[in-house]
Amino acid sequence: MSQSADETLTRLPMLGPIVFGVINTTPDSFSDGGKFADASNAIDAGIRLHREGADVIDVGGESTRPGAVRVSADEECGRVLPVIDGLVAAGVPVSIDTMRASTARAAVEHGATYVNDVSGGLADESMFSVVAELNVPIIVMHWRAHSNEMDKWAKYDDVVMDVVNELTARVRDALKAGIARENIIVDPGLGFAKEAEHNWALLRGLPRLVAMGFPVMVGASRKRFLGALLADDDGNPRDPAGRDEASAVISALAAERGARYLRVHDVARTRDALRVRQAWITGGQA
Ligand code: PMM
Repeated sequence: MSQSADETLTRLPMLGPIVFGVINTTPDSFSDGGKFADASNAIDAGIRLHREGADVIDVGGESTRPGAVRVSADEECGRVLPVIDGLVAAGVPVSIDTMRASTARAAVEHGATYVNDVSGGLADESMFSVVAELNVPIIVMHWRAHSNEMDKWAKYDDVVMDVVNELTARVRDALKAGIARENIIVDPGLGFAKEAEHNWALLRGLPRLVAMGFPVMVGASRKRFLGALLADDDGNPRDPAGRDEASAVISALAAERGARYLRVHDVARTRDALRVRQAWITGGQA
């Protein structure tokens, strides 16, 4: 059942990062809210993303958009488990995007092979011990507070140094709980308790995160800071669906600077961008 992050890496081309395609089964996610609230739509969309080149489908049942309120564990499981069942039955590798140990356990029992915890083990004190027992890779994301209050925590002395230090503490706890070193992936958590300037500083400082010695995931896809970057002349932010080209450019640049995992909504554009990067490096081999 278990599959380490390193085992996954060795099966993939050396140059390419692993692409996670996002399926949010929530009625209120900021970029695709409501679209996949019906399980069969979500399964079809996940299979489509997999065909377009997603290595793994990241299934989430609780919105983390700024200001979002939490749902119950039962509601979260009711949303994600039928989708995981459908994807696993279709042979699609699945990650569960959850802050709850009980949901992570249920998802892995239903066939998910990654746990993606945006709270890096902070929201549920059982998360690390449960993941240690499940023996699957975990994405430990930088996080400071739940979405309904995270914006007020967006204060840093040196955002790259602070995020590296706080992630180092989370990783230490994960190891202490028994999670194997090779099962840990870290993520700077773009947009989580971060203003646009913090996100850009973290992207620029990616090599310092890579130097922590763990594979790094980057999740910039369709986020607010891209809407702000691409605002019109009146300052109105670009809609989430109009941020996919910018997201794909970030994917290629992040891969170039050492990101081993990318979490994106538009897999086809991401794959195009990664093929351009690969051809650049190899002299024409996509
Ligand atoms: N961002 C979101 C949700 N889950 N997981 C990881 N590891 N990294 C992220 O940056 C991340 C995440 C929020 O975006 P969404 O609402 O589009 O899923």
